[in-house]
Amino acid sequence: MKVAALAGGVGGAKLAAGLQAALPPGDLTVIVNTADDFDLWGLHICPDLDTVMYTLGGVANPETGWGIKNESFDALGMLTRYGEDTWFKLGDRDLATHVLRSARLRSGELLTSITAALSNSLGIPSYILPMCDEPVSTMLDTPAGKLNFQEYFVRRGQQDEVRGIELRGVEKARSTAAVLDTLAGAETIVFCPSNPVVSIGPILAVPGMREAVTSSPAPKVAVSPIIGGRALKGPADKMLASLGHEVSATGIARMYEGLVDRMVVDHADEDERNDISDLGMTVLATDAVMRDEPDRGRLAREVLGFAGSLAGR
Ligand code: FO1
Repeated sequence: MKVAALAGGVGGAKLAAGLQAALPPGDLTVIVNTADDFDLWGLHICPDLDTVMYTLGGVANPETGWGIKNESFDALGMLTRYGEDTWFKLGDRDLATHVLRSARLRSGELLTSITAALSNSLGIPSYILPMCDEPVSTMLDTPAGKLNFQEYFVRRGQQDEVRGIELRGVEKARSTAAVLDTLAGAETIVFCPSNPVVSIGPILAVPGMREAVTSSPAPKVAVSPIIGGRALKGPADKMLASLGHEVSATGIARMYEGLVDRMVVDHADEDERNDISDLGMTVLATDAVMRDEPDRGRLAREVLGFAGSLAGR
């Protein structure tokens, strides 16, 4: 049963790991946001791709959800001694990923092919695809000026009010053949519980992506990242509010109207069932919080069952 999942940061990676556990090897392809990528010390860093890759590879740091477990930070310590501002915590093992990816990008290889090679080396039984091969940067309009995503998220600790979003470079990006083939062949498309504006939004903004999703006859299921009016992790709730969206499961459903036909919400949002149904979506209310690995697998199986993808298995 071929499943395509759209994902951004930590929440998206967790559900992707559950889907991987629930499906036969090779049946899951995760299409990942790359608009929060940035360059540091000559290295090209792809936080969302790496978060998904480390999580599916079983090497992610369980405390943070990003980075590698049992990591050391000696290189970062040395950079600090050299007087560098080490606000972005790059671990020693994690650095190897960025060094290799950057070298291969400089030699002309595409991010899609580099990501496939890295995931393969980690023994990952799923496919991980960047949303596109061209650079796209999420730039946020804030009272402190225009900030790139990592400046906003990590350096300034998500304190600034987000008044607008620019996806710099997206008009020059193209949906890759790998992404288009995946969506065309998918028997289920899952929108992971990632931030709809800065994680799923950039993926859908890549020219050709929306059309590829809407033209697929597969069931399309979104899992709400908002539970009881709050984001479980990250600034999605604050960001949605300051951008004028309703901070609720219904608000998420409205953002995906015309794209998905099924919504998974938490029991806490059960009373929104009718509002979401009015948007033409079928609703599954369940425990949508992923506290541990069994939770990820359970939620993934419920999502697949809801989409009809577990029929006969
Ligand atoms: N997030 C942080 O909050 N602080 C960090 O220092 C940090 C370092 C980091 C290094 C590598 C990596 O792949 C991810 C890292 N993240 C860090 C997470 C990342 O910035 C965010 O999770 C995503 O961009 C949000 O989707």
